[in-house]
Amino acid sequence: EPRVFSGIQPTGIPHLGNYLGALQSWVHLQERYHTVLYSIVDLHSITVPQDPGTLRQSVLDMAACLLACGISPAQSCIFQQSQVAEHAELAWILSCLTSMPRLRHLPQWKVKSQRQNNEGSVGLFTYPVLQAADILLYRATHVPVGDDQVQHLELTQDTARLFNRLYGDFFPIPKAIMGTSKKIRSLRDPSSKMSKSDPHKLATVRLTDSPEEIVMKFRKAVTDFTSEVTYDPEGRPGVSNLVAIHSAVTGLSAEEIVGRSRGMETAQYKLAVAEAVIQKLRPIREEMHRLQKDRGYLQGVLRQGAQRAKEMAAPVYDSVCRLVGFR
Ligand code: AQP
Repeated sequence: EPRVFSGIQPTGIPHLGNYLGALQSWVHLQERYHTVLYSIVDLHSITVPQDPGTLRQSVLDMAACLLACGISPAQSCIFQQSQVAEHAELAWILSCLTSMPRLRHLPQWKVKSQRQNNEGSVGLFTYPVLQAADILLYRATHVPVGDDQVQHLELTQDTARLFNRLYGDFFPIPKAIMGTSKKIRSLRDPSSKMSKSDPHKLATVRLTDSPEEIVMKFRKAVTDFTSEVTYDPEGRPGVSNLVAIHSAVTGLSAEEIVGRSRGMETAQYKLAVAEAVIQKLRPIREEMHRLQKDRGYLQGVLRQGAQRAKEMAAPVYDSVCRLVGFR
């Protein structure tokens, strides 16, 4: 039976990259698959320091956001990772199957440990192992991920293969489902991806940004000295990122967009992209504001989600314990 699993960290309000790379396809997948789990992965979020009060609020904000994007608790299991203890338990077992060199070259470790003067935590280093546990705990077959997560999913696949070889064929090898858009880049630095935790305020367009904030961020987006609109991600990453965003929110191809923008200066084009983004995000933002006021409802959704997730996770973890020799 096919099962979909994916996760998102409660590290702040999600941004356009999260939406276009992941959340948008999450909504479609719940129509196509019977069993779909979406986890708010708070265990992952503490791999870098988090303030407890902010974290508590961010979990509810993320729940509101998933619902506002169109994820339905009737079709999908929405839950908080730390409420299902088996995630951490399975991660331990899998970490004993994973070598240190295998983890050292993964992108998240490199980027985030650098931000901490190369003194990242052990948890940050083993983050991809916990991710493997998240997926395998439900014996998931399909994992929707953004472009930036492909190498982490490959680790999950390798770990599942190794487990199966050592202990018998148990885990399905999960397949990636890629989002509708490529990696969305920071508006301030097109060489890095758009990220919730980017310290630069203008780098990231959040799903709750007001139209005025969105216009300002696009107006200040870093491009280059050519004023023409072209799509050339290698040579002109800044303006190509704008075209990619524009294409993802309108459904037009990059070629169509470049064709329609002929004769436009980049300054003018930035406003056109901002307008398209504002239109796309308006209903999500409105729904999000409505839901954020109803904490009781959000907590109820998470409580029920955790219960269902636990029911699925417990028998899988139990089988793993038998296979490993714990029982
Ligand atoms: N820039 C991006 N473009 C496309 N997809 C992206 N995703 C993240 N950034 C981009 C996808 O969003 C999903 C959830 O990501 P996450 O919250 O688990 O963690 P992340 O990948 O580390 O995202 P952020 O926004 O950069 O968060 P922080 O700053 O907390 O680390 C994933 O499927 C991811 O591919």
